[in-house]
Amino acid sequence: MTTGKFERILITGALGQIGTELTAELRRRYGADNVVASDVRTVEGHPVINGGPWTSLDVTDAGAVSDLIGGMNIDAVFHMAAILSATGEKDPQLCWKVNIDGTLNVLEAARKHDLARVIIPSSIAVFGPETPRENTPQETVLKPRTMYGITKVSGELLCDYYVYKYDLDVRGLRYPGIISSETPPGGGTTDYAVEIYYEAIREGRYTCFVREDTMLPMMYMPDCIKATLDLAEADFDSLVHHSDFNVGSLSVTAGDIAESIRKHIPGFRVEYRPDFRQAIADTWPRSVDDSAARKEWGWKPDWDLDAMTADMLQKLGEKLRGS
Ligand code: NAD
Ligand code: AKB
Repeated sequence: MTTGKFERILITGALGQIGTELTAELRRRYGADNVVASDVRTVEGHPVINGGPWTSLDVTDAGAVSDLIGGMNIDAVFHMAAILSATGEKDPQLCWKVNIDGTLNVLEAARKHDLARVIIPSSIAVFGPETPRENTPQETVLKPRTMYGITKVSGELLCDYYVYKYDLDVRGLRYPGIISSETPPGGGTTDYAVEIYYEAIREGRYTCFVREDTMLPMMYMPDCIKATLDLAEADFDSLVHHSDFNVGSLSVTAGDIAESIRKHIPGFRVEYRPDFRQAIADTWPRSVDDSAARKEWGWKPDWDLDAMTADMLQKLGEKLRGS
């Protein structure tokens, strides 16, 4: 196992919120022809589909995953295909199937074809109500109450199993809620932190599905891409942990985000009408201790709330005015 430069990369779930921007950055770094993007769905004219090799792939199909990885001489996989927390609570069986079977299929194919590296994200959803919510430790109680969280804890354990039993180089981070302007989020509890920016620009008001004082760890997409690639390219020998790094950046309430937006759009109004996602948010950390990530691979975020808000409003403004 060595420090990573990869020859041919596969991304699953490449049309998702993170996959879209990760594919673009990987193609920039490694060359478009060396980065194969895939997803179970297609979107006509999508830049991921038009910008390099593309294939349709359902990660629950073990044979298809193995054939693609073997047939295209893939040596690294970024496995982004998943069902997120809110969608997962509406269809827990689908969440289990995609997140568990999909992860196992990717790990098995990686073992069989002797891949150099596999990156599989986890989430702050691994934590539950018994976990300390302030500065949540790296090593702590993992008893989530959502199906999504259960699949993420199981996924971390599966990844570590493949590291120890098969000597496969598998890595992952517990992403906080990711905020971005390029691709809308795909059915999570933290989606309000993105929707609020869209609605501030479109309508000047937003109905938020969590309380004003709901504080969760969040991260701006450029920091998410940086964290993912810094971990992916880190020297294996410096890692004590593998698939479960806490990564912190912003710890903000819904009200803090609204206040930050009001510095640019003074009349912006928010109404708070919590729905079933409030109960999920209430079991997740308010902030995380990411000292292991800082020590083992040098993690350090670049973006604070106000800098992110200014950038989000500018990028989204251009995009929404353009459309
Ligand atoms: P997303 O929902 O935006 O995208 C997931 C993609 O997976 C979608 O494009 C979807 O079509 C695809 N997909 C679903 N079922 C599939 C299947 N059977 N086969 C192949 N593709 C399938 O998710 P995201 O936000 O980009 O998340 C990427 C990873 O990061 C996931 O593992 C997620 O759990 C994790 N994560 C995301 C966040 C966040 O805030 N975005 C936070 C924590 C963890
Ligand atoms: C979700 O809300 O489900 C995701 C996550 C934090 O894993 N954004």
